[in-house]
Amino acid sequence: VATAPCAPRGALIVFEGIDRCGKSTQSNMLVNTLRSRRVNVEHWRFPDRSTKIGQKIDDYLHNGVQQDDTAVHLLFTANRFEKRNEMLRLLAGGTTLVLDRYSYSGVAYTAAKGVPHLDSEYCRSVEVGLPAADLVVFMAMPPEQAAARGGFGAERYEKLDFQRKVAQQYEALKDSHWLTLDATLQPELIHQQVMGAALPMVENAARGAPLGR
Ligand code: T5A
Ligand code: NA
Repeated sequence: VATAPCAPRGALIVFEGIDRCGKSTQSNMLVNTLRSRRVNVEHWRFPDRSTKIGQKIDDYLHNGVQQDDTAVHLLFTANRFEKRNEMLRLLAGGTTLVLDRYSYSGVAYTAAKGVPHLDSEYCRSVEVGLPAADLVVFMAMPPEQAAARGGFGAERYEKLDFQRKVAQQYEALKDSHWLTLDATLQPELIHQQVMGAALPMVENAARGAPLGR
């Protein structure tokens, strides 16, 4: 069934993957290239550590502060909802948003903990109401290789066993909006593939393709 076109808008493009897979590197490259082509674009990351909720998340990720798993999960989700209106406003105004992590991280990381009531279905349910990504760039990488990259191990979830479970959870989340890339390739090669998928999304959104939920 064809959906009637809406007003022109920005695209919502999300980078996902296990820790250290290269999301920041690739999302920066995408934003720079889109800007050089005069696309109106903003670069965000989740968690957004600049808010009060984000500071609580940051304390937790740095290992110091113990928190109940459900409470932490809901902080990550609340951190997205506190940015929801601004996201919708920017998208509606024609700004493309490139996000370094989003709801998909929320589901994959919490479900990987194996806490019985925090399964993937529950985790998805609390994300309802947030806009869905036009494109999820999933940067696939063996956890062993990610762990060998500089800086791995600094934060709470950066443990090899846990990262393997996160990778399994991501597999179960993939749908037709996902582009899976080999994150072990050279950055420039990955970037070309990202551009090949991102540009059509920016064009579709500018033509008024409806934003998903
Ligand atoms: N989390 C997050 C939740 O549990 N629930 C949620 O709802 C959300 C949103 C923080 C943590 O929070 C969890 C997930 C995380 O554990 P974060 O701040 O995004 O999330 O932390 P990381 O994902 O760990 O981010 P990093 O900055 O560590 O990794 P990136 O951004 O994936 O990787 P990047 O680009 O910084 O690169 C890492 C290293 O690899 C090199 C880089 O130079 C760098 O040294 N590199 C490459 N090397 C070789 N080839 C390439 N192609 C390379 N690309 C990058
Ligand atoms: Na990052």
